[in-house]
Amino acid sequence: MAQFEKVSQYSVQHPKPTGLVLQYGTAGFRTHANQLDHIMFRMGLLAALRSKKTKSTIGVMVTASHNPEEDNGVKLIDPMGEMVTPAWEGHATRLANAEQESLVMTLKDIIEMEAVDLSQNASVFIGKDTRPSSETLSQAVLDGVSSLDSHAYDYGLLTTPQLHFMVCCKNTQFRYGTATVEGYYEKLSQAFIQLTKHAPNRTDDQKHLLVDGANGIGALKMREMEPFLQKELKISLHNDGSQGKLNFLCGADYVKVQQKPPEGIKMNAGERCCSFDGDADRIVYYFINSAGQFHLLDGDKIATLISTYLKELLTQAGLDLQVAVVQTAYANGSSTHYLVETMKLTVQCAKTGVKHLHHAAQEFDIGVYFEANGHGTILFSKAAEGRIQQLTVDPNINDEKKSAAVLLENLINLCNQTVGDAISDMLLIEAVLAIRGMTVQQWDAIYSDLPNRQLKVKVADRRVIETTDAERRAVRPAGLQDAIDELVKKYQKSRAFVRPSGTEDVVRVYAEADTKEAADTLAHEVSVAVYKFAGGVGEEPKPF
Ligand code: G16
Repeated sequence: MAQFEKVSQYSVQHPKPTGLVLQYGTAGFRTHANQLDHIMFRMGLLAALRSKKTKSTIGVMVTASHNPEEDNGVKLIDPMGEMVTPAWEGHATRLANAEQESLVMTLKDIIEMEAVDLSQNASVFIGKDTRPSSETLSQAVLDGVSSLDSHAYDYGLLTTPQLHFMVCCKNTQFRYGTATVEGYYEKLSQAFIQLTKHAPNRTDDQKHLLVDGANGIGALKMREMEPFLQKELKISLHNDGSQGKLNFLCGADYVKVQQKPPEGIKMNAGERCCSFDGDADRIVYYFINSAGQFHLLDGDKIATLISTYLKELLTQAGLDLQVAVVQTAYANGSSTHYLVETMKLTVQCAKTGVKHLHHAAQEFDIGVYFEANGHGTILFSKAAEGRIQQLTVDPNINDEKKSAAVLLENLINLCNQTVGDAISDMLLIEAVLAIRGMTVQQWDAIYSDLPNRQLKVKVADRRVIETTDAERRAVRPAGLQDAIDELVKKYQKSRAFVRPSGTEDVVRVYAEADTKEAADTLAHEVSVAVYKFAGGVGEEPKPF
């Protein structure tokens, strides 16, 4: 068939290194950029098939998000703007690992298994982050799409959430918004401006926010968006990519894991600051107090601020909608305790990876999901949106109820419901703080985090670790979990777990306890256990 001849011809220009095996990880394929050309070509092929199968536009984002600049990766976006469905992750892995000579056969297998009608039109939206390698890698995606005679629309530099948004807009015939970057800016900024009208007379200081753009795409897009915000937010942009390296000593992952401010940003005591990650789908906030101490407000604090406010508005509006919060094993014990015991909210624990949290959050009227690393958003069920919308036009309700319903409606418009989005989350947080007249210190004081520490351990093959119970316990290798249990018993209010990363070639270790010293020591001891039981390589981990 002529079509497959074209695939064969094009694929020669994107050869797979013999023997190289890569897995679709937490958020797609991710590794050093020089190993990814064939993967990109093949993900172009797969996106075209997925588009033909779903009769919808599919997204392909070239990014390695929080990883170092030398890495790259690819995220596939399904029709409603969500991460690609797990069955197709399996197809992606098979296609990625097929040796050159069996590529067409594997492609045909997938076509048959999924009953894809090749004569169907296909359309694929492509975006990329600012990594130097993203240019040629996105060209490889285009080649893959074209070799199946499908339409590729290359949008160039975008944040990951912008591409998710545009895919959703396209497939909902623009009901979700206009499928352009300007459409994204307009929708979000209009909602933000409407919300801030409920917080009149803010001073310039209150409108001021320091943003660390991680030297990435988020900084560029924030600059583009600023005029749309009509001075309702005054941003000082740092690490905007004009000098530093992507994610190096800056960005949301650095700030969260190191628990310190990024380089390249000068903070005064009490000033509100936030950091994006490399593709602007995560955000964390922070400030330093008058004694120079650093305070981090991570995804758990964001979920708490937002879910608390939503609950308050629902009560005001007289709506009996259920708000639930979805977290992962990394959620600080204090946050879960506060949400369950004080706020009386339903809290669920999902596996790491927004795809898992997104799925869990869809089960509720309103699902607030955030990973502690600042990746998350809020999902409103269609029924919940309908009831809120109905109240805004109900002539028989009082002003208080109507005002709460209007605020809820604007919050819905401000959320990027397709995926976690640093820009959308930032505007949401800024709006909530402004309306409630809350300082960042007051937000931080809602509850106190238990001291915690995250570490990474290098092992020969991280797949030897298998976990269960939303990654809170290791079932393999034998003996590891028992060792962790013994270590945890030595400390107060303590908890620890280990899991293989799905984005980096490491095992991640998390520990929390009643004091900083205890959390640090426990994390180190658990790292040593991983090193011993799971085949550590290099030097044994040193005390923190
Ligand atoms: C991705 C995922 C996140 C996940 C993070 C780390 O984030 O989208 O859900 O928390 O990787 O995953 P892991 O611990 O498996 O390496 P990003 O921002 O890097 O795309």
